[in-house]
Amino acid sequence: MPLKAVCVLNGEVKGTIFFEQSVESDPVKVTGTVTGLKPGDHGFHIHEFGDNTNGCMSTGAHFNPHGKTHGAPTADERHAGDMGNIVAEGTGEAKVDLSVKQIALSGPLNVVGRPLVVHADPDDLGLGGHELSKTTGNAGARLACGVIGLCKA
Ligand SMILES: [Cu+2]
Ligand SMILES: [Zn+2]
Repeated sequence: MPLKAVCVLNGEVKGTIFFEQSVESDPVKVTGTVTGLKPGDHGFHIHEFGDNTNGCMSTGAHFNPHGKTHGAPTADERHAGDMGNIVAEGTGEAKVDLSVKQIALSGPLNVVGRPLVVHADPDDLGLGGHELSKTTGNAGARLACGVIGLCKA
């Protein structure tokens, strides 16, 4: 039985992102749309805490159950929540269609209840040489966030 989840992003930009996984060992399919973005790359991460008491600021750091440093989604050394960048077209719309490893919708790497965050700036994937490159990818302000919740499969 596949598991499905959804996250509604609310903030300076809007979006709805769906998560789907058929078995726990498979990558999670992450699909959807974000609108209202400045054209270009925007950091896209799963953070630690599904806590919006102080908006997106209270969602903590990147989801990092293995104690690694920040990196590209394709790198070995990365936070589990590192999903790289989404790319907004001239219209301000970014289509998301990813296959993400190291996260799950059940079990120890479960991200249900954790937050998704879209950033103002590009994630440098740990390679930018900035003091924040190895922790956040220097992706700048948190434009919008939302908590990932299970939905009807
Ligand atoms: Cu982030
Ligand atoms: Zn990270």
